Amino acid sequence: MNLKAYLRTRQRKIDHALDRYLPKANTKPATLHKAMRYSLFAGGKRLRPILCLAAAEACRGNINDALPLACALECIHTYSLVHDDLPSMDNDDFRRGRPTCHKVFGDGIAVLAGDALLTIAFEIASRAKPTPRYDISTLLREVAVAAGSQKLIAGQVADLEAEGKSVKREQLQFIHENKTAAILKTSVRLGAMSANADARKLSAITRFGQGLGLAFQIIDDILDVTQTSEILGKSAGKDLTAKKATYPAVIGLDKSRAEASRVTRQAHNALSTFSSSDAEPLHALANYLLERKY
Ligand code: GRG
Repeated sequence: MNLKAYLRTRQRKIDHALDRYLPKANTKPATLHKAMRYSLFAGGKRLRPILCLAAAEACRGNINDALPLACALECIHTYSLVHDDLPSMDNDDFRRGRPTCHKVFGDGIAVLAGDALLTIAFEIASRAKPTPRYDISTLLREVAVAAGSQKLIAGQVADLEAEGKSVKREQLQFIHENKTAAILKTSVRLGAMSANADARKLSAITRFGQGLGLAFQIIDDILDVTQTSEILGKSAGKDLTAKKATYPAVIGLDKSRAEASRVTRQAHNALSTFSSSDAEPLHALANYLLERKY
């Protein structure tokens, strides 16, 4: 398949839907809506929504049914980036190749833009069509748990608390599984649920998401030490300066590369219950992520 064209088409579809779901930039309070749109339309890869649609495809669903869930995930992801960049958290000046939300709109508006992106995610997700196996409260709970205090936020807390300390590999895995992999895993699960996937398919998709999510963060850790800020669109080498818990810091670069390949292989293997044509986009996306590892 032509992955480049596939990504471009999907990104356009998602951007178009997000534009429809978000209040216009001049809607009151205009500063807030401008800030939300500034961060949401800053050129993110749309990986989570693309994975959500690809999982729906793998389960032979209609991708339009997965679209509200896919867009909700992108809003949650963007909120987490806006808050993570704040001076009281990671204190970053650049994100997605441009100044961070708080650099442009100030800390107060950036906090509120993050809050509003998180909240609107649930409004958007509530537009999803329930299926015989998954009612709307099941879908909303899936979103809430992944973004909540025992997953995404738990990972962020553990990440903050690990700064400057020497961490064990299990603790590092906890951070990565919650801070990064939980939302990626939920992205593919929600896609499958929107397609009314049976238990066997949902479990396969979940294992795929788990492997892919972990691989994604290990690769992100590697890129932070091997790439320039220009290529990354954010400040490179920050993990090292901030004494962050990362795979290269804990097990070294070579072992990190081997681990990224190993968990990506696990992700591919999890898809064996699907026909190769149904799962082709998911396989291609997993390969694309691994190829970003230099
Ligand atoms: C504030 C609750 C809270 C959580 C923040 C997102 C996050 C948790 C921290 C940001 C830093 C970081 C290393 C996050 C891990 C996930 C990650 C690699 C995000 C970047 O995702 P991409 O590469 O970004 O998909 P784009 O910009 O393409 O969407």
